[in-house]
Amino acid sequence: MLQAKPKVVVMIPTYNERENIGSLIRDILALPTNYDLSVLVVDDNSPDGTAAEVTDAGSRDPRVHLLLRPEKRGRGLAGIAGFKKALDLGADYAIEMDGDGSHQPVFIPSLLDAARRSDLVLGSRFVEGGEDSNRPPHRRFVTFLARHFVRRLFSLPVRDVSSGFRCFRREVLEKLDLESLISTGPSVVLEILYKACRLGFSIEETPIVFVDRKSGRTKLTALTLGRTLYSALRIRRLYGRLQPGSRT
Ligand SMILES: Nc1nc2c(ncn2[C@@H]2O[C@H](COP(=O)(O)OP(=O)(O)OP(=O)(O)O)[C@@H](O)[C@H]2O)c(=O)[nH]1
Ligand SMILES: [Mg+2]
Repeated sequence: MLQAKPKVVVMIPTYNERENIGSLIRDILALPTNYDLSVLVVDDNSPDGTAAEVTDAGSRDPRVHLLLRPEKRGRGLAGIAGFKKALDLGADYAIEMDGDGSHQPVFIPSLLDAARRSDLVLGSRFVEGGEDSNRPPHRRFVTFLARHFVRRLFSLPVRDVSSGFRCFRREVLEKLDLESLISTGPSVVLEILYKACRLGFSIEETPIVFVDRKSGRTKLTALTLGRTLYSALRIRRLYGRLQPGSRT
């Protein structure tokens, strides 16, 4: 009997990504893989009509799902809702990525390859072969500061601590206790990584080339940055300092 292909749900939180999302969905679904691939867009009712673009793509391809939320509630809550939905959809693996073109689908096969041996795979700019290309110097500086601050504060055994392009085995999402996460904004990326580490899951980094957003505007304002920093401190206090490789 033919064995069913493992199910992969690619989860993309979006806010005002109408100009980027259509081509991104097309490129993901065109990937040659041995997986049963689908896309889940989690949109916070973007005023630019991102959801209509996704609905349109879904009318042509049943592998496209939309989770439409009534209002803008932040990257963190969107991601948490998206992971829950991915589990409901029966994902064996869930990949999260940004919807602005910075994360390129061409790296999805290598994330999935690595996920055969590791529980959580990070698409990393800072391992050999990875790149943080063509972004403005101030944006790279923010990443640099975040990276060094977070690595020091959390003693995390990975290089690209703020990567939001990554692949989870189902078991990781099930054990994270998504309901209990405290992040509403971008700090969710760090909180999940830290919690997965504390739970003792194996983590691997695989190189990606990160490019600047294709079009549209960033949602990472100075206010969001300040809040993210504050959340990082709260997360650190809540979970305690990581003993590398420890199980709780
Ligand atoms: N659903 C939802 N998605 C969001 C929200 N805020 C940001 N996003 C999405 O999260 C992803 C990352 O946000 P970005 O604005 O690209 O933030 P960034 O990647 O840190 O910054 P730049 O790439 O420099 O713009 C994108 O796909 C956004 O559309 C939100 O409140 N709700
Ligand atoms: Mg971005």
